Amino acid sequence: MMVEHLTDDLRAESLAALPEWQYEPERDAITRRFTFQDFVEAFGFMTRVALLAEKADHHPEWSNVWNRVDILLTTHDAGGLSTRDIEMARAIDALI
Ligand code: H2B
Repeated sequence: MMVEHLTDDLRAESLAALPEWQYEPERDAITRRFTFQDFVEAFGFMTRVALLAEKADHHPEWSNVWNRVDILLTTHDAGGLSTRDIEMARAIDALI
């Protein structure tokens, strides 16, 4: 499936609107670390993100260590950031 790469202007604007997310140039991706009280909270969050991801057919690269969840968003079909990542980041932020 072809997905449009973000233009430079839209990318700058979108990243500015997501201050909690870091831009990772090597992957053309955005990342954010989430820290919770404990593993149950972290895994509950992951479950909610998983449901969002399935619904959007857009899936995070992520890892979990106890109360920590690291998420990287990029669009494999576009070889880098697309509007799907921006929408997913906003939706994830809205969960917490
Ligand atoms: N997730 C992400 N992050 N990038 C994609 O390009 C992607 C995806 N593509 N989830 C979807 C699934 C695609 O493979 C399926 C076939 O629609």
